[in-house]
Amino acid sequence: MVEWTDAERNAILALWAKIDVADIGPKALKRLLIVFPWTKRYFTSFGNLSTEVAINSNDKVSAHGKKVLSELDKAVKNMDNIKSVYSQLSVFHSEQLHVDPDNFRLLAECVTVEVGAKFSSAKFPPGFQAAWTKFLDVVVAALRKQYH
Ligand code: HEG
Repeated sequence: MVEWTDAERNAILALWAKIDVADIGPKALKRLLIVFPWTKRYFTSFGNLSTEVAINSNDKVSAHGKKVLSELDKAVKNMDNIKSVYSQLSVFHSEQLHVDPDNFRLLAECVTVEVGAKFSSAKFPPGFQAAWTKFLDVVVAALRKQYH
């Protein structure tokens, strides 16, 4: 069971309050598809993802990026219960989508890069990054949990 200090909880809540999911979500998913191009294989129904320009102007990618990041709201609101919050979503990614679970970590990395790029270091100091990274690690572990 994950333990959170008050400072970690406060940092995660403060950051989440400032994150615009409609901005960071699309940017993070686009970054994933460009930096780690093998992740494109799961999104064949999204149309043209052949170039960076195509990815950046793909409305389905933007909509999905927003949907994925919005999903983190449940974890922020249930910080002591993240594994059960994502139990069904983990089964879905494993059994229906067959997403390689290593990709969860790669997406988490892209989200953190976009958060860092958006906020000045005053709003994203190392202590906040530490809490945020721990939070995303717990989300990633929860999404991996139903894989076997
Ligand atoms: Mg996943 C669908 C959340 C990582 C590929 N993803 C979804 C859905 C949610 C979600 C909420 C919609 C589920 C539904 O329709 O019931 N995804 C989610 C989170 C994270 C994640 C929270 C990690 C933080 N997803 C992820 C990664 C990949 C992926 C890394 C592939 C590289 N997701 C994926 C695909 C779909 C979803 C292919 C179906 C998209 C569609 O057909 O609309």
